Amino acid sequence: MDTITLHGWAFSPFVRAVCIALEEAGAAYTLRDLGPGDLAAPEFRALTPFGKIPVLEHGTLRLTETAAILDWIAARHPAAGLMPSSPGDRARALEWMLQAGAYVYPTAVMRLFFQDAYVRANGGTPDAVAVADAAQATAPLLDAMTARIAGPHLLGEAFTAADILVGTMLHNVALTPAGAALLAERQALAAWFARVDARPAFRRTEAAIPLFGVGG
Ligand SMILES: N[C@@H](CCC(=O)N[C@@H](CS)C(=O)NCC(=O)O)C(=O)O
Repeated sequence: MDTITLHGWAFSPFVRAVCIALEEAGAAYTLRDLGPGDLAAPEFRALTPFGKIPVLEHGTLRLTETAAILDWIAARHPAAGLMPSSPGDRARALEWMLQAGAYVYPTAVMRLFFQDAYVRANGGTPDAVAVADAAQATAPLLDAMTARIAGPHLLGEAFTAADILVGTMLHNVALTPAGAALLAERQALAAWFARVDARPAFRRTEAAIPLFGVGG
């Protein structure tokens, strides 16, 4: 049987979401650890011209885009129940995942997490104005998510791939002082996050903030 190789760094919320889905499904995989400097290398660009992680390889199959990868894992391991079987709920799971990547990541991760946690971890001084701006822009995103939580998990009773990708994004938010405060003000979102973040697959895949440096 072909093994699964995942290219990326473990802290990335996208890469970690794939690791969690594979762990939830009980699928073996190897993480080929990269750093930002590797993404411009011709060998990596041969895998994905867009130069983003994760990239998953399985035999002749090569996949990028986290939502597509999670959908593939769910289809290969139906017993794990990672994607709902009803067309409406499956589309809703994809909707959550695509919104997490398109709206939550650029603001809550690339702005808030970056300034308020990554810069600090890398020995820099967060720009207080940038942190405040990012927190202000993140708040309505958290409100939008809070309003749509449909049960103990995002879609209702069942834990799905949507919980995985939104959960890894919110993990980054929760690592920041400003993000942790925003989360604490939204009880339903905080309770949902605590529930998914406690799952063994989330615990097993938690990684330290990478020390890739700030600026150059
Ligand atoms: N749409 C992609 C986004 C992946 C993405 O943005 N990955 C980040 C890491 S968290 C990345 O590759 N960053 C490196 C860069 O942009 O140079 C997905 O869903 O997989």
